[in-house]
Amino acid sequence: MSESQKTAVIFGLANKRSIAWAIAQKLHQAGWRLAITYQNERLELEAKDLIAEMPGAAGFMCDVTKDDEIARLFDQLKSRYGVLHGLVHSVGFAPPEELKNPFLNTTREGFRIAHDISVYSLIAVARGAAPLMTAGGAMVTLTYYGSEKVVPNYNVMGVAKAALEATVRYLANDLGPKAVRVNAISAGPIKTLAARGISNFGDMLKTQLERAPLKRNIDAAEVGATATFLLSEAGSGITGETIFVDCGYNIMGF
Ligand code: NAD
Ligand code: 0WE
Repeated sequence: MSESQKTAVIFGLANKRSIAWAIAQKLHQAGWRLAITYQNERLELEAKDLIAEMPGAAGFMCDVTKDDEIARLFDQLKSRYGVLHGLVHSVGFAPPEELKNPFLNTTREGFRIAHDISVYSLIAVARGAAPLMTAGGAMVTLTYYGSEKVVPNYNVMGVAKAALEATVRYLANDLGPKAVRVNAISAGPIKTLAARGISNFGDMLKTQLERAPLKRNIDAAEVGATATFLLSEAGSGITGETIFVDCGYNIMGF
């Protein structure tokens, strides 16, 4: 089937800097029809303005911590599109104090929220989408190197991303027999809303570009291009994998 007949749902659009938006643009250019979701009314105005710029794209509200909102979304997608071929999960959150205080002080509630929003939500949306992926399909989520190595202040998000990468492997095993693939992209740091307010983020970008083999930072559009590849036929043999899109930073030992 050509990409022009395929439909994908994208979770995690906040604004034009969102990785979700960069992925949406690349998928749109490749001919995908898109359903794009945003978290709440607060983000609706900005999200709807962006979605309106993209012919054929439709916007839906969905808070991924709410089972009823996820169920309602997939009901809407089923009646509107019938079949889904792609899913992009670009959602993550930890309470701000968890990214400032020592990791040792991680609270039970901060841990719960980080894992609910950043990890469990992938399981929940994968379960919602799987029955609609009757022609096979692919899912992509976003992770970060802080899952493998200690990145100061990333804290409970690093633990959540490690769980997310393991979740990708278990989902890949469950959904493989239905010809549905599940992969993660481990992106290098990008200045998005989720990166704003993180102290020394500018210094991190500079150190990253100095040490990375490509001697530059990653652009969100490159993450979008890799997501498009993973959702396309070109990715047909890849599942359960975490692919780095980080200008090679992760390969360096020193
Ligand atoms: P972003 O703030 O634009 O996107 C995060 C999204 O998560 C937002 O749209 C937000 O509304 C959504 N979200 C949070 N709680 C939600 C909920 N309860 N229900 C629904 N949506 C919810 O920032 P981003 O950098 O584009 O982040 C997207 C993903 O990429 C995240 O998983 C992040 O961890 C990951 N990532 C980011 C970077 C980076 O440097 N920016 C690097 C690697 C991975
Ligand atoms: O995954 C992320 C961002 C995750 C994130 C960011 C925030 C900031 C606002 C999750 N929750 C929140 N909660 C907030 O209140 N990245 C990979 C970007 C990122 O975040 C860091 C990083 C990098 C890189 C935090 C500390 C250190 C490095």
